[in-house]
Amino acid sequence: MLPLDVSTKSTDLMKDVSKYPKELLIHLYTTMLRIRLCEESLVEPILCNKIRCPVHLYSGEEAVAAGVCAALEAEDYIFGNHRSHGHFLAKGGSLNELIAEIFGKETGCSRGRGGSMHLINPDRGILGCAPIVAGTIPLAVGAALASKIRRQGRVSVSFFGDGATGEGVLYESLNFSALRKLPVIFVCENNLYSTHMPIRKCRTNEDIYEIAKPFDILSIQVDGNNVLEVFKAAMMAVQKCRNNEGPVFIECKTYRLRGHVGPDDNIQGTHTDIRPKEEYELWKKKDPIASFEQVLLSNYKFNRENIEEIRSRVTKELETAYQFTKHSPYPDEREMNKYVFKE
Ligand SMILES: Cc1ncc(C[n+]2csc(CCOP(=O)(O)OP(=O)(O)O)c2C)c(N)n1
Ligand SMILES: [Mg+2]
Repeated sequence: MLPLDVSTKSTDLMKDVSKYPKELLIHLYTTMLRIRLCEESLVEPILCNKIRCPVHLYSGEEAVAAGVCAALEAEDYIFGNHRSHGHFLAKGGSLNELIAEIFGKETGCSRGRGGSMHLINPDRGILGCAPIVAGTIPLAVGAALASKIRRQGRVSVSFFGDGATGEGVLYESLNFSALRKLPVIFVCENNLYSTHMPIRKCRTNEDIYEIAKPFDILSIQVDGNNVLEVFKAAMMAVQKCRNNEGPVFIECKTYRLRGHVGPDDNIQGTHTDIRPKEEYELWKKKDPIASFEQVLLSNYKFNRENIEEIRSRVTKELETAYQFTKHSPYPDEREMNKYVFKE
């Protein structure tokens, strides 16, 4: 569950990317699978109304969170958005606390008061997620500024979707962080849609990474379904930030395999899932977990048993998380306002 051990993150990885340590490969695969199985386990309870908060599933986008967070140290910071179960788990957040939070239990990471879209665990460097589109981007910049002033060497990562490119605060954040050379990595998860708005209908240039160029920010576009490619880019970005050469912008092209909110947009009777079937099928073939499995089997001497072993370990973790949640109490209703800010 912990982010990768520091010792395996040698910068030598940057020089010869064909030599990924086995421990790293297992870590990446396990992290992606943990996210996927977690997300898919939520489908049935969502449909049965056992979960009362809106849930934005991350299935299909796992390589982004896994690849980026594997390049970070435990004390580095991340900030997420409305679709952040994957970010939370990849940065070392507890599966027990995530499931408990989604089910509104006192033992959840936000004491059951936040739900799926308000995940936090400062001890793991997860400084917050919020559903206001682009809302946490300036917070990530602020954390990077604090790290720089205090000379802590901590890197701050902002995860946001393609929809955030329509918000002015992103451009203010790019400008300020470039001006102050802040150790912040902007990770745009471009899944081609902002709710039901295709990117081609709201941008003249679909290559989002180019928005960072006028600010003199190093920016790259990667295949967000290829976990090794994401990891490689994140390692480069982290190194730049630690060398005082930040910020860096990474656009990860990816696709969600579930509805915008909930398992399938059409299930709610809204018929808002306007994505063409052929497009969906094409991306399904590029499933980041199935693809990485093939890479492990073909190029890295993994066998089916290794894969099954990991799957059964993660399945048990998930069963434990559901038991933990089941036996956890709901918050005491007398404490409803206990953590609410009052002047
Ligand atoms: C400022 C603001 N405007 C609108 C919304 C409603 N809203 C919630 S999610 C979303 C789309 C976000 O799309 P994107 O950033 O691409 O993330 P994705 O859902 O694709 O992961 C919108 C418009 C919001 N939460 N905040
Ligand atoms: Mg999007």
